[in-house]
Amino acid sequence: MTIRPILTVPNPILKQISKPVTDVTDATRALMDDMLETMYAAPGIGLAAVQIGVPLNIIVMDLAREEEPPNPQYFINPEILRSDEETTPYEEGCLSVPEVFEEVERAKEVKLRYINYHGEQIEEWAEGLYAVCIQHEMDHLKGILFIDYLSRLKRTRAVKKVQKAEKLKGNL
Ligand code: K1U
Ligand code: ZN
Repeated sequence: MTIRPILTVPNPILKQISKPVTDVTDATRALMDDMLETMYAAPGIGLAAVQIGVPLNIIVMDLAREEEPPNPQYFINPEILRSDEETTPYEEGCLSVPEVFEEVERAKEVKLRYINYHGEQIEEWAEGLYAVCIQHEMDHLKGILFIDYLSRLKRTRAVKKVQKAEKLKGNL
């Protein structure tokens, strides 16, 4: 398993539309293993493949608390089948927009369909942080970042803050 670099704004790859996975192969599982290791190292609670430069419809997530055993989740070709009309705010972060946290309003519950690590199709409802995180990650698959929901002023400030930090780290 390999920790891969996470792309940050304004990298144009993050705006790409990810493509469906046609076959769940050993290569798909190896990519998901790398994604999980990258997410744990960051650290984060979710990661979309496009964030490591691979525009495929794949997400990994682990919402276990520190005192709980790890609970890795893998989502291949996820779809939202139903969305609660009720919305709820949550202060979100993103590994592609480090050190920026802003409130975003999203559906409180969503019904999902996806393929898991073993190639099985799953349908289930997500609520709470699970609902927030899966909607955030599925936005990545459409080239949408949580800062796209903010005012232009806040978005510009967020991108400039990340660029400045990357420059200081010598990454730009
Ligand atoms: O970049 C990403 O998409 C991952 C992102 C997921 C997310 C967080 C909060 C709301 C919606 C989506 C993160 O993981 S940001 C880091 C973070 O939330 C966190 C990091 C360490 C411990 C606990 C949380
Ligand atoms: Zn994100």
